[in-house]
Amino acid sequence: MTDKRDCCLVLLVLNEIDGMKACWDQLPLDRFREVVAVDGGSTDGSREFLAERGIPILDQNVPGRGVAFRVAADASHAERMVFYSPDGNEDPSDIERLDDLLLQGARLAIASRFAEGAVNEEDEGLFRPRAWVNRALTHFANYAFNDGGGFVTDTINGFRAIRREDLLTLQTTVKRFPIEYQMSIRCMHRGWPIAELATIEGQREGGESKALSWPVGKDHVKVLLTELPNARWFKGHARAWS
Ligand SMILES: Nc1nc2c(ncn2[C@@H]2O[C@H](COP(=O)(O)OP(=O)(O)OP(=O)(O)O)[C@@H](O)[C@H]2O)c(=O)[nH]1
Ligand SMILES: [Mg+2]
Repeated sequence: MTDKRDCCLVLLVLNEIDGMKACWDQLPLDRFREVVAVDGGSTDGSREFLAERGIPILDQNVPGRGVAFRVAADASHAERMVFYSPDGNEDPSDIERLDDLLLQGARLAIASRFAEGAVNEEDEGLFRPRAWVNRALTHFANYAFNDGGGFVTDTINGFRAIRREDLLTLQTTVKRFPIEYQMSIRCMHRGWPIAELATIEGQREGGESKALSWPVGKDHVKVLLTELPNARWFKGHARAWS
């Protein structure tokens, strides 16, 4: 295949200069019709790094990954979008594979850290608090919203692809990290096919985590509770959104 993909590769960046330096040469930039970065206000040279390489930078007036997803969707002209965080966690060789899953009919494609054959960053430790919380939240989401689709093993990972129109249709509202959880829940509720690939999660390359466990965990629970009126048990009854 020589044609470029009708897809926008979105780089989500907030002070990720080390991660970008490490992964840059492995990104399949020339395979995508559009490549953009959404910057949450970097001050570590990330903006200069992107500008030197001719990558358009989209700014956000309000901080947060959820806002960044919507900024990208509003600005893109491509049919599909792959969201990539260049911080060392995500394997660049999965980028095109995620878009392939959309081309094969998925309405949401997720790089799963918990599917058979996958590795998540905590797998080497005995104590795995993040993985346990992730798995618990994923089980709740499947239990409450997945009405007959296959079990989704990772409702939270941000490394994912979706059609631009579909993302807009979901009318997401989350400003910060649980954007992916809300997307997954809303796709499940609609009965949209969700496909996953098993990914190998790497360790963060320098910089600092923006995902502080306790506040981010709390925000996920909040999303779960606010989406609950749309649980599958209430189908056919009142719904909060169509
Ligand atoms: N544009 C934008 N990007 C953000 C924002 N917050 C975080 N990011 C990016 O989103 C990605 C994921 O954030 P991380 O802090 O790595 O979260 P995490 O992967 O759960 O945590 P780690 O295990 O520390 O990597 C990184 O590439 C961040 O730079 C934001 O407000 N705006
Ligand atoms: Mg990360």
